[in-house]
Parts: sequence; structure tokens; C-alpha cells
Amino acid sequence: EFDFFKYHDFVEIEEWLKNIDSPLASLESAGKTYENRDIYVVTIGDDSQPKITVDCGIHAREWVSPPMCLYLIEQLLNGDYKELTDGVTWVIFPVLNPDGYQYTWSDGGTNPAKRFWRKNRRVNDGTSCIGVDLNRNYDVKWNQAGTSSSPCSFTYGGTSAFSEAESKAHSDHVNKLADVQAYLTFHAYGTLLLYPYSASRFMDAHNKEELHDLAKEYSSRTKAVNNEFYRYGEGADIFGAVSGGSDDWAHKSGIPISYTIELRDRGQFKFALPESMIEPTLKENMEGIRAIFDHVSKAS
Ligand code: 0X9
Ligand code: ZN
Repeated sequence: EFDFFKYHDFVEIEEWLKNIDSPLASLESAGKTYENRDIYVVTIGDDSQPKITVDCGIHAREWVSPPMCLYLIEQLLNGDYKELTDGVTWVIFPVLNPDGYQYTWSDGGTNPAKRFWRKNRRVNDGTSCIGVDLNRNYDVKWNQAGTSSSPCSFTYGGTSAFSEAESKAHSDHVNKLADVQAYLTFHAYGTLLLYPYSASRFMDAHNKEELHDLAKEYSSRTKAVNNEFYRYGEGADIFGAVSGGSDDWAHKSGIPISYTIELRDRGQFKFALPESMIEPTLKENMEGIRAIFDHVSKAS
């Protein structure tokens, strides 16, 4: 029995994904990483419907993120959220950065020098420093703000936008889909909901009001579960300008609803969130996700 409320390494996650058995769902590889792992994508529903696309695990050390995607898949197929497959197709990338994620599991996840790795594991030419921050490798104002051009930095943006196998495979796959209405990318930590743009204080989403109102709704539904409050706002307002992120790319490429969700906590345990806090975190966000579904299905 797979325990959704415990952490699992990539090998265990991959095995679970391969065992998904549902007429609604299909598992594909969107591409291969530098270390030759699969960048998996689970599609629930057919191509004719409006879509919501979700990803988890773009940052290796944010361990509570992949469980969010796995639990979402399970709940859509076998749990209390089956009705969210009515009229909407889900395209879910459960571990967008498998090489980095598996690296954090070195020595069983007990080695702090490895457990808190953030980037992918690409070997950068001309330096001994490894890895690109995939959330600085998308194309909105790439390499402009809140990012580094030093390969040794933990926010290194790579040699160009989409220089990395993971961001390239992800964006290519999503760009091929018709009628994508919403994009959710799960990170940790902070207990926050961010909407575009993050790249610059001087860029506003064309539907900023809609994004703000729906974030408020997500936050109020989430709060109703465990009384945990997710603060929300424009990324650049909350963090200052940070460019090259996947949320900005998604919005700019035509997906109107786009959020980065920073799961728990607020800084007590940071990336080392105790397993006992996985279940409440996932359950409260399922209610937030229901708000996104309601919004998308109401509009179409
Ligand atoms: O800095 C990030 O990539 C995210 N925070 S984290 O602590 N999980 O690393 C926030 C991303 C917000 N969106 C953009 N910067 N585009
Ligand atoms: Zn992150």
C-alpha cells in the first residue's frame, strides 16, 4: 500500500505511477533528464475538454510538493474528488525535476549537504558547479532579476531560456495542448499563493483582478479545512522582481489562470516539513484546487 502521507524517493514514485490503473488516465514521458530519468506526465481526461495543468517537484528539496500531485491524481481517480474530472482534463507532472529530487534522497535523505539541493543535476560546462534552477529557466525576462548568471549560485538560470531538458520538455508538452485554462505549480515553503507577474514590478497580468479574486477564493476554501491561512498576491509585490519562472511563462503563453502555490510551513521546519504535516497540507489544498476547477468549469 502506497502511503500518500509519507515521503517517497523517485524510484518508489515511479513505481506508483506505472501502476496507475484507470480508463481515464494515461502515463507518458514528456522527455528525459540529463541523468536519463523520465519526466512523467499523467493525463486524466481527453483532449476535447478544457484543461488544468499542474506540476510538482520543480525544486528538489521541497519534499511536500510531489505528494500534492500524487494525492491529487489519486483523489481524482479513486477518492472524494472524482467529480473534478467532469468536463475538465488534468495534465499533471508529478516530479518535474527527478534528478535533483533523487539527489536529495542520497544517504536516505539524511545528508544535509544533499537533502537541501534545489536545482537540477546538469553538469555546467567550464565549471565544477552543478545544476540550473529550473524556475529561473523559463522565458519571461530570462536572466533579468532575482536570478544569477553564476553556475555556482542556487538561482543560476542556465545558458538561455529553456536550456534545460526539464523546462524544455515541460513547456513543449504544455504548448501542444489546446484550451489550457489554468496552471498550478506547487512549491514549498511559505504558505502563499502567487500570481503573475513575478518578473517585473512593471508588468501586470491582463486579468489581475480575476487572479486576485480567485486567489482569495482558493485561500478561503483552504482556510476552512484546518484554519491555515494562505496569503496571496502578485509575485513581484510579495517577493520583488524574480524573472524566468514557470508561472509567468504559463500566463504569457496564454493560460489565463496561473499560480505558484507555496505549501506549508511558514519557516519553522522549512523544507524538512515533518511527515505528520503532509496530510493536513494536502487536504486543505485539495479544497483550494476545487475552487480552481469550479472557476474553470463555470467559464466554459
Ligand atoms: O523563487 C522561487 O522560485 C519560488 N519560491 S521558492 O522558495 N519555492 O524557491 C517562487 C516563485 C514565484 N514565481 C516566480 N518567481 N516567477
Ligand atoms: Zn520552489
